[in-house]
Amino acid sequence: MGTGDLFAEFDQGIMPLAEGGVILRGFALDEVTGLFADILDIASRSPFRHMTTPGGYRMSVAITNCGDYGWITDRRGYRYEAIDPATSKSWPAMPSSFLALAQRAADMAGFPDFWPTCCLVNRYEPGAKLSLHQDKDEADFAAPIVSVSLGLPATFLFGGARRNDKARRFPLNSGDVAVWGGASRLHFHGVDTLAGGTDSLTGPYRFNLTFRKVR
Ligand code: MD3
Ligand code: FE
Repeated sequence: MGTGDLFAEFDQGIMPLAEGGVILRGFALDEVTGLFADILDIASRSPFRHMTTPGGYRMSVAITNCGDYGWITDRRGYRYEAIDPATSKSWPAMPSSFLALAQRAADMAGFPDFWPTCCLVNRYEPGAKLSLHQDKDEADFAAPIVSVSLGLPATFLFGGARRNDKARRFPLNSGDVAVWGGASRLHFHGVDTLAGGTDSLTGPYRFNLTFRKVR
């Protein structure tokens, strides 16, 4: 057995990160093509856009949503809304493929009966980043957040319960799925500046789906 084999288990396996947080390496690899087609379909109805933070900054990450609620930000704050402010219509329905994948990942991580009511879709281009933050706009912190990475690789920053806790760095590759529940649900986290590159499926982008039980 060569070292390639010794490390192979880390390419596809469960990697515990913190209490209640796991990365499922390659969990969605068989599905990335279909997931990307679903993202394009969602974006044809609720386009990606760069939103403004309450502090007046333009987010370098472009976003859209599907499901009953969508996460938005503007000068008035961060919140979930049932209507897309760009179209004045409901967000596109959550594709059944999205829901099934999120539930399968949550089950695997010990969170049965996960019923997300929002899927936030983030789109990163080279140079885009997501600063350290907490996801705390949801009503129910007992439910986990499930995240799915597609396209270009990124470095995930995973901190602690306090903003100043030192963040650890983890690579996230296309097809990786992470589940965040329990103690890690309110930990600070972010994504380092995306490097350039071309992915065979998504071209110059990284996409991330986050499934949330909003209310
Ligand atoms: C850890 N997205 O949309 S996903 C976000 O890759 C967000 O686009 C990142 O953070 C991305 O809010 C990271 C991984 C993730 C998501 C939620 C978490 C990690 C988390 C909630 C608590 C702790
Ligand atoms: Fe987040």
